[in-house]
Amino acid sequence: MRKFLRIACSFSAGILFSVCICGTGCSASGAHDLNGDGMVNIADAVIISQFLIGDYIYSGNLTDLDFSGNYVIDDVDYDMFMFYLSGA
Ligand SMILES: [Ca+2]
Repeated sequence: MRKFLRIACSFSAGILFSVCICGTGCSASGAHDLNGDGMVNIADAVIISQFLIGDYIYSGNLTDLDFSGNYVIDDVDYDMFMFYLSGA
């Protein structure tokens, strides 16, 4: 159930952020563009979310997912990424 809620939250939050903050998409910002499509948006957040629940093997540098810089990839990194997407 938690897995479903996380994915649902990612999509719903991402829709809000991508529409309200990014419009058609924010330009890429270094390591934050996790899927390499040139934009930082909900698609990148979904990668973190899926990685955390074990449904995604990230092929890039794992430090890209460590937003807190503590060498642990966890919910804090996901939250920090969502905060970054919000533009707050
Ligand atoms: Ca991207």
